[in-house]
Amino acid sequence: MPGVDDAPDCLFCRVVAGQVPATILRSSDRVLAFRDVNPQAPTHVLVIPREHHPDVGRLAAEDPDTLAELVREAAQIAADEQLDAFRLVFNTGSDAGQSVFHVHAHVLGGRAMRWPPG
Ligand code: DGP
Repeated sequence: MPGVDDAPDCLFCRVVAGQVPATILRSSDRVLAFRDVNPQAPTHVLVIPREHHPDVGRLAAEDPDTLAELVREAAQIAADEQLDAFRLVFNTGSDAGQSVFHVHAHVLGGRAMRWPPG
């Protein structure tokens, strides 16, 4: 399976390894959730698999059970943060705004959201 050794320069692999500090909210054998360093809403949490997969399509193909767990964790965070509504975003590819190529779900909430996103 892919792991930190396969992506030694990956920022989020370094968060998983404890080499980059993060405010961790939830942690399981497969998934980690921590607050985004540059929040775009009152609640802005990132949920990632511990293992390295570059984007959500690859995660779905390579480990669908972990993708399902990641989404369950996102919903649990929204409940823990007492959000009536939230947005779950997987930026996928540079043109879509992905800047860290270790798949992550953004859990955004606590303010009104507009559609379409910019
Ligand atoms: P994206 O642009 O979709 O790839 O989202 C990457 C997010 O990661 C962005 O919202 C900012 C966040 N981020 C970048 N570096 C760090 C960091 O070192 N710690 C934390 N907690 N978040 C980070």
